[in-house]
Amino acid sequence: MTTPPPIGPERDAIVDDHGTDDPPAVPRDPPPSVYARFVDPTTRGAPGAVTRRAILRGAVAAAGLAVLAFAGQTVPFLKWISFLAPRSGDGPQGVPINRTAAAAGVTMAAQSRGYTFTVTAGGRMKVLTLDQLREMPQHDSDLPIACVEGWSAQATWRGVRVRDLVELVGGDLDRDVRFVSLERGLYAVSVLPANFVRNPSSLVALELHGETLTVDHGYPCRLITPNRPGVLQTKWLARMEVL
Ligand SMILES: Nc1nc2c(c(=O)[nH]1)N[C@H]1C(S)=C(S)[C@@H](COP(=O)(O)O)O[C@H]1N2
Ligand SMILES: [Mo]
Repeated sequence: MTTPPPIGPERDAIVDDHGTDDPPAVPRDPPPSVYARFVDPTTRGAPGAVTRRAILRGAVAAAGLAVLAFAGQTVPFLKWISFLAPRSGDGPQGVPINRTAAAAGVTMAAQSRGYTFTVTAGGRMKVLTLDQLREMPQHDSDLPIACVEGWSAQATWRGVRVRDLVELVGGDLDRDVRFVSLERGLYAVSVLPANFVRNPSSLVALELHGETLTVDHGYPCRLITPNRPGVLQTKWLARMEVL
């Protein structure tokens, strides 16, 4: 076993420090309410408690959207809704963009030179610069983004294993981990169950298809894990907290 390198200043207080002087990001374009059941544990039919009824409702809604989306591609009157059409291959780096950095209000914070990524476990904390993240062992994962809005795209990601980051801060691999975006609001957080944390494919990704992530895909880094809806693949990460 290798000992985690002593990188990042250790602090004993947890501070909400995004490492920038930018004004707080204000989401200007919230995702549709179809996401609420995935990200808000108080929502009826949240993940882990997805009811048959919710699945059925989702399927009916998705079918309805699909009809409108495809119609929007051909019927000029419905053109306005064709943003729902399949976008595979359309976005930068060959992967569609669900929500841009500008729409999320994070363009400044994500590109700030003072950016840091914070990892906490109990009272312990490591604050990593982007260079320090790049110096950790890098791994590839071939994993799709599967959006509940009805598209998915296969991609090759490269970055740091989530479990390596947990171990770096002396965290317990039997704990869930919360990921928090630079973005504020409901869609800024996802909790990764411990079994996904241990999965070697789960990454804090820095690259997509061999290139640095574009800001719309989550630069400086984003979560990417197998078998989870796209909405939980949190972009523009500020920190992760071993719970
Ligand atoms: N911080 C943050 N992360 C986010 C989102 C968001 O709105 N804010 N959208 C999610 C959704 S719904 C999807 S499908 C994926 C899409 O990732 P992409 O835009 O890189 O394709 O990002 C997810 N990560
Ligand atoms: Mo999505």
